[in-house]
Amino acid sequence: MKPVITAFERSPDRGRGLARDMRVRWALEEAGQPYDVRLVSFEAMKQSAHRAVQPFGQIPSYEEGDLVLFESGAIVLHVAQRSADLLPADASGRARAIAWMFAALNTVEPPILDLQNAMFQEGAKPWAEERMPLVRERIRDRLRALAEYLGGADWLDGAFSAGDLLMIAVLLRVKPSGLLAEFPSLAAYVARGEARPAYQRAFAAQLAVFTDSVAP
Ligand code: GTB
Repeated sequence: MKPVITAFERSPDRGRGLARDMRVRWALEEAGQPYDVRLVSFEAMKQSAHRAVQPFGQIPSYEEGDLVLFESGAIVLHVAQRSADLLPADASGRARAIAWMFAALNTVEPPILDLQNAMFQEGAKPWAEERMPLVRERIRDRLRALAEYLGGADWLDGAFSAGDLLMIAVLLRVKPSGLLAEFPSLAAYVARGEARPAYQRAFAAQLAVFTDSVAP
């Protein structure tokens, strides 16, 4: 059965692939799993019909027959569990790849989200300027450790996995801040992810939503 995911009808990032439907699209493309997209407006997202599939009134969600899922990480894990291209077959390798998925979402993404909040929600607060170096330094700490672990490898643990997919999706969010460029090996790691045909297809699909919505 073809799954249906939800995405912004009009993404605030103007199709730059930063919204979290992108990581789900990318996983589906890597898995060779065709999917449909239901676009939702900000207003519809907060209505009970959408909250029935995403309790927090957000995107993305995932529906496949009787299965309804939310949380991009859980959705990527679900897709990855059925794809040898996203999770290794051996139990230990699989567990390690899943650990990297959690590391991306629980260890690396939080300080990056904090920077987005500091810039967009708290930028006008009197303490904002003083806090910013602390926020940026916490991201550097994570990037430094990640770069050290990655070393000269292409991917985090052998072949490309859902762990790399989520890590790269998270790192892409820090690219505009200039912090990623301070770590050339991580910038190259992200570029390798972006160069994957599955990433390119997912990016083009989400960009088309935005370009179609602004076409005259
Ligand atoms: N933990 C959830 C998950 O991983 O699925 C978080 C989902 C989430 O934050 N969804 C956001 C959302 O629906 C979209 S992705 N926000 C609307 C709301 O909460 O009302 C976050 C996002 C939004 C915009 C940009 N951007 O413009 O660059 C980037 C990322």
